[in-house]
Amino acid sequence: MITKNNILENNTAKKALHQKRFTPVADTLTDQGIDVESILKKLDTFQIAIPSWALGTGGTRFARFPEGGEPRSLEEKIEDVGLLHMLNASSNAISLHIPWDIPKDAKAIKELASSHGLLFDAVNSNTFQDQPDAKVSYKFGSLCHVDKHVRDEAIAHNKEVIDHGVALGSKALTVWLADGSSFPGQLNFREALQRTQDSLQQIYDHLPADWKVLVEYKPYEPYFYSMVIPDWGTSHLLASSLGEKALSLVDLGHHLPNTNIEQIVAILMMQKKLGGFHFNDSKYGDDDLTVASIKPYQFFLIFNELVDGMQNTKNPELSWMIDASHNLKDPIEDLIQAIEAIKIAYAQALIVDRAALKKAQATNDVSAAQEVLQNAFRTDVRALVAESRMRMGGAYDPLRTFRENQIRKELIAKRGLKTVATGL
Ligand code: LRH
Ligand code: MN
Ligand code: MN
Repeated sequence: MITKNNILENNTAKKALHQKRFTPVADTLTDQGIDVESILKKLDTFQIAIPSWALGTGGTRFARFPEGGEPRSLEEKIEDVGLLHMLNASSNAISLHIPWDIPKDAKAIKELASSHGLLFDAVNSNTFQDQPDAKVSYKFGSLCHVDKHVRDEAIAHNKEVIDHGVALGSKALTVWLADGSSFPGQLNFREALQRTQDSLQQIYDHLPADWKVLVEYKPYEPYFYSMVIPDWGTSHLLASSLGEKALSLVDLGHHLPNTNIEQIVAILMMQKKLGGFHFNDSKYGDDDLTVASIKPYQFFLIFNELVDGMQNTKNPELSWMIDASHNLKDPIEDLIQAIEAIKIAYAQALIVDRAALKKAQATNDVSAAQEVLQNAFRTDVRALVAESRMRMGGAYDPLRTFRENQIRKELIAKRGLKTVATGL
């Protein structure tokens, strides 16, 4: 398997090529009055959590075409994230979905992760599937269910997930509820939301002092008429009524077409209620495609609001996570591309001339405002991202390194061709 030394040697070989790309962009930015070093420093420490469910080739509802060499256990998933982190120096945490990935021996799992330089990010509960040994069914909802026994079971599961997280050193629980209805009249909207709020309160009360609960929303799917938490407004309402430790989580795919997600980000940050992100991209719905593969300008505009909010609001620190899954690309290659896309958008948002934008806004100079944003978006910052990555010990070109070292081939040799990772 590839080692840190292999990466460093390869980086040395690429040094001249890198300088040829880095110097012109660094000079151009310096001429624009931008402190390149401070941008690099921000990129250096930027970390994005990897979901344990993204390491296998995802399924569509119709088929799954496993790539081979997929992780067969939580331990192997951790190895894959470790490999990814070695390549990009930007994914130092793993986000577990329970019970897809149950840490049976938390101490050993924590040690294994730490040997790869990894921490545990938010833990995710799952009340959208019935487990084989389930005493009750979530067919008609979980935290919103009309039957108290079912609600209690779902509450207990969430509490258990928190306990697993505590043992691993996580600091947040992410709750996504599939609860909803597919036909008018099926659910009483008001009562379903009230029951959900009461259930969430019990989960909230189980949170350790330094924990957060992130409340995800989604307009439709798996139910097609109503969802109990359909939008950021409902998520914000619940988070506000629960208390300071509850925050909203924005999953980019969980919006109806053409929703202005960047504005949602700005409003939630103004309210100090944005807790985190699930990065992905979509054309039609919750497509879970690679972040920025479809709408890169929108993604940049989102990061523009994030950077503005991080500089000018008291919003708590954000949890950055990927939530993508599809059945065409090698999952590790896909995650390499995702991390790169996120860092590019972040770097572009960091080079926005905020003083000029403020001035344009104050004078209603619409054309100037557009120029400021598009000047940043059209700057090729890839060499900046590579510079920061190499400074942190990552690879000059992670995707190339992954391919040239035939890592998937090695994983197949080690784990077999017919392996299917747990997940979506
Ligand atoms: C729901 C969702 C949510 C789940 C994940 C597997 O669509 O985005 O975050 O936990 O997918
Ligand atoms: Mn999600
Ligand atoms: Mn989703």
